[in-house]
Amino acid sequence: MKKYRNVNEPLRLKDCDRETAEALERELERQRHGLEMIASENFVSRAVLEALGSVATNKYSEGYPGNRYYGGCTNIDSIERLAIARAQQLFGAEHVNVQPLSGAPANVAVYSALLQPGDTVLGMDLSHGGHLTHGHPVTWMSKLFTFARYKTDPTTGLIDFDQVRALAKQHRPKLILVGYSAYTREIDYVQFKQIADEVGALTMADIAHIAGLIAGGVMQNPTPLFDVITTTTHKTLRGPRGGMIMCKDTHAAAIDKAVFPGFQGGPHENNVAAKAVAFKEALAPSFKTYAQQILKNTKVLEKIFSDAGITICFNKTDNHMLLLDVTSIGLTGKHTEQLLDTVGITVNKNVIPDDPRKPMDPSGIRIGTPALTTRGFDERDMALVGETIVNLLKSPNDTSVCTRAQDAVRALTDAHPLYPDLTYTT
Ligand code: DSN
Repeated sequence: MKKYRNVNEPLRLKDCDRETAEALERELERQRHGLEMIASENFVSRAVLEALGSVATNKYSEGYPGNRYYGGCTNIDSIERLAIARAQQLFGAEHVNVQPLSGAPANVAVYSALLQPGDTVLGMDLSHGGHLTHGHPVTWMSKLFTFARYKTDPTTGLIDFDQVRALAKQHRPKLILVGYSAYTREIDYVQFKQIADEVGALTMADIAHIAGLIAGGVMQNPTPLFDVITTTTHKTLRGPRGGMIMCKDTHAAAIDKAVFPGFQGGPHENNVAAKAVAFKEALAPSFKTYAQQILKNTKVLEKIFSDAGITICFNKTDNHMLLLDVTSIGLTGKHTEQLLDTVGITVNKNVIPDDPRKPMDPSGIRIGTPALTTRGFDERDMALVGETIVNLLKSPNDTSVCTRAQDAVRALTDAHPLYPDLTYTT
């Protein structure tokens, strides 16, 4: 009698774990038939999915290419070198570490590489678009380092550089941090670098949200100017869920040591393989078209929402997302998120600058176009999406509007099939 299954048996997921297969199939259907408008989400290619599910998941490879703590890493070295070289080409980076498991670990690794406990970091206030890992009091990092926070100017919607300079002079930060999760405007990296030089601070840009827009050439690239860049690889960059650090050669040894052995053990090399694939896709000319289309699509939504009297935070958008103050039309962020969910439109509630409301029911929603753009939505499709959203938000209790919205979502998603030949259950 056999004691265990042979790995070579022709067993598929559907045959060995029906419950997981069915849950995955339901998630596939949700993604296929919904409008995914969470600004940080996207749909990877089948090639990226294939690399993620590859045999590279079986391999331990602590260390770095050519210098591992395990045998049998020759092929893994090739994969990791490919990912590194492609990222260097995409962003013009001197040094790249593709091992961070995601954005938060990447940021923590950078802090530990560049800072000593007690040092000060100057970053954006969370409600103005900053990120939890940029020093929010709920994080462990906030116990180790002191975080000072700058904000945007309520009139222009732009970063208040007078305040940034004044805070930099007051706090003498070791690190000035740029890069945001809900800020919708282009970033003036040159001004940040000037201020950093004036106070002797290092510069770090967390480009997680806009990495694909930078790679696609439609937003400015801070990599040549800044000391360190962190990013996730799964948002606009459209790779697997993961992180990456790029830096000047002078910081390379400290950054690599902080990632491994500082914080992580064995890298997830199936994920690194998928990053290599995604970076190859991002180097192709069609990726520029995708990045340009994201901006066009977001502009269509901006006009429709603005015409409908919804307040656009930061005045306008220069990237892939909009932050809307829905209290301007008598709603809250939580109610709006739930309302849109009922018709298959997925967004997230979000605080707005200096939000008087609580994070679990804030004043805003954040809405983005990368995932729909990947599905092939153009300006005409996006106009239908925008009108559907506005009609629903203007008549939240009208069941006929709700039914029309559901029909519109179905028609739009049917017109842009997602993973048509993928299945987990048949
Ligand atoms: N959770 C990501 C986002 O949605 O913006 C940031 O880490």
